[in-house]
Amino acid sequence: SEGSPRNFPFRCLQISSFANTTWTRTDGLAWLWELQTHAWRNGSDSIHFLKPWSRGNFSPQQWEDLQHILGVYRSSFTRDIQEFAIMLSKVYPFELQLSAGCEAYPGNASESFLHVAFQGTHVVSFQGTYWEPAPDAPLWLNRAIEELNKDQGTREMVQSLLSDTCPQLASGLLEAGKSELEQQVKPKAWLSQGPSPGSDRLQLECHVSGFYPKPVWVMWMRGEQDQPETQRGDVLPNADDTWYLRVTLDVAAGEAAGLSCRVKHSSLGGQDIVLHWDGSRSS
Ligand code: J81
Repeated sequence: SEGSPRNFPFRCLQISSFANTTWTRTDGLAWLWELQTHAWRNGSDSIHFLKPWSRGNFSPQQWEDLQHILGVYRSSFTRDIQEFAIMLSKVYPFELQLSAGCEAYPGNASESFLHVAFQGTHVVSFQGTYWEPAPDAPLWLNRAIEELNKDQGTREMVQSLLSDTCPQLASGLLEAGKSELEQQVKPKAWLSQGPSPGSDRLQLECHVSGFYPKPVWVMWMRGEQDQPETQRGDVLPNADDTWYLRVTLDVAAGEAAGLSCRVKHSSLGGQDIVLHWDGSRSS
């Protein structure tokens, strides 16, 4: 809202697949709030900058240093995990996911996090200066964590990446990408008829697409009355950093006339989009 500074979390995700003792791949991606800023594909030795402002305020030298750290990390990580798999008798295939990042708050404060998931379940976090098991993590993990914590060099590097590098990068990105992050893009909306849910019944579809940011309100209405049986799909990404949503209503064929779809979005400044179902199209 106006006047109050808002926060945009910066998140780095790592997806590592270990298919068997020899086949593995690791991909990385970074997001500033809803916008993907970086990609780091398996096999590529450089980070891909997805936005013109993805370099933030880091110098070419700083990017080179970071890239070098990450390159060493990627191969060490793969080797470490393969060794853990042997030590802990883990059965292939398995997936590891890392989520790390930070969020800057007004007045130079920032909060960082690093979480690791094994087969989709949170198992390890980095807290302060140590690796720690997640609550309810399986006991076999303790041996891995004990090993990880012996490596003081890595702990110091992770700590400095989380508490210095991340907030620095995030605030530079925020400054450089502010206008794109805060832009407002208006949705387009259209109606269609879905597959018939039964005899003498209609599925009315209201499609809303091309909006940014993500929060949106869409309802089927009869006059001023919300239709509570409105079914809302997931908000899905378009390829251009805008969003798409489909909202449906099942009605008796005779009751479709008089229904409308109403869309509220921050870009519309209170001027809701209202589309009326054309009774003549229902058959
Ligand atoms: C199946 C078991 C699942 C268990 C879950 C494990 C979670 C793994 C989390 N661990 C890591 O992500 C670190 C992996 C790599 C690390 O262990 C080190 O091998 C690696 C190299 O370290 C060596 O060189 C360093 C200098 O390059 C230091 O000298 C260090 O002391 C030395 O041991 N460490 C790094 O690459 C550090 C960078 C970490 C960046 C982490 C970002 C997520």
